[in-house]
Amino acid sequence: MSEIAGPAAAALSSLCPDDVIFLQSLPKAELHAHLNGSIPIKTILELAQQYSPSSAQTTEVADTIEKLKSGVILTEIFDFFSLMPAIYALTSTLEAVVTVTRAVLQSFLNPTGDGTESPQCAYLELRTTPRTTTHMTRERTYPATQAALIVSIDRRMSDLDVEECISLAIEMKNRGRRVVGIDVCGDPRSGDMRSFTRHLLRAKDAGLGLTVHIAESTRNTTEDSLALLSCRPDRLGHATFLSDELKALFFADIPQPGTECSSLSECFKISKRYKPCMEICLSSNLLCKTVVSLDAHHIRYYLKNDHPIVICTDDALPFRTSCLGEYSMLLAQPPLGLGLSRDDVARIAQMGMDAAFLRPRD
Ligand code: 6MZ
Repeated sequence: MSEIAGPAAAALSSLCPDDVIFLQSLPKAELHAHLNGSIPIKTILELAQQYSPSSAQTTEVADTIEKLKSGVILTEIFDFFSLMPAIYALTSTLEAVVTVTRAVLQSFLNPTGDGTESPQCAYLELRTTPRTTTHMTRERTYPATQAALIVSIDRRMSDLDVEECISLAIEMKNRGRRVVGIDVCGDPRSGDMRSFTRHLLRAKDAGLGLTVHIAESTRNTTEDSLALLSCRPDRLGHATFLSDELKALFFADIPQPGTECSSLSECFKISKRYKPCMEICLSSNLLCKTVVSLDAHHIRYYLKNDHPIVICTDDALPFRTSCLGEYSMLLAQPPLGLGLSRDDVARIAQMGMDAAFLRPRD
């Protein structure tokens, strides 16, 4: 497994060996991991070495590689997206996509490559945005109970591209390929989510799970969140800035703050039983500076309200984390972690397993 650093590493190194063994033995589901953000550093360095310096992107690639090697420092979340063009440049051929897919699957499911180290997680839903062609889920090495694909729709996509990607995902699912869901991701400042909803609903009708990055930055408007919530996604990514009003409106037993949201409620015919699982990415939020400290993290709100959550890595390459690292932040004592009990951590791991799209849909 790649070395981890930053808040996850600090939490992990504060644990006693017994706690680490406990965390390693917990069956965990990794449900929010982006393929191109999860490439092991060794693999991306190999691809960079083979990269032909014929393109105008050469300097950008070299700069990004340097940042990845020394540790990415972001001033704000939007800086994260400027890392992607260089990574995409290195993974633009079918051969490179196959290489990184193998490497990412191995890093999560067979870290040493020979089965001597236990997998990071018991079940992995890897997500990626189709680019020009689809070359995914070629891997037959990992059984269906262990790995599946989520097709990511980027917020910048045109209506036609969204339509095409959703059709492709439905078609692949119908052909028996391991496509289990649709995600909406990308720079939170881009796209009009109202135009995405009819496509997302079509995917749901076809039996695909739906997860969306929502309210990930202060730039996401209430209209943006409402458009996405109107599709009633099964899971929500980040949801860092979801307003109290929307939480009260949409989620079951979270007390209403007494605002005039009942008309909106009627408008969207929200059932009080709606409890989408929250995909929580602690290192990602801290390093993107959307959350100032673990103490201020919205995970506390969802734990207090007994709302389902799943602990995920998001982009292990720039955030230099792992499943074990993220779980360490639950168990470690404050300020390095949340100081939860083993029982609570085991319960959270089970909630994650229960939120997988693999389950027969209800
Ligand atoms: C929103 C994110 C993200 O799809 O090319 N992505 N979108 N918020 C995040 N939080 C930091 N992290 C990654 O993987 C890379 C793509 O995933 C999305 C971005 O659109 C990024 O370009 P794939 O495999």
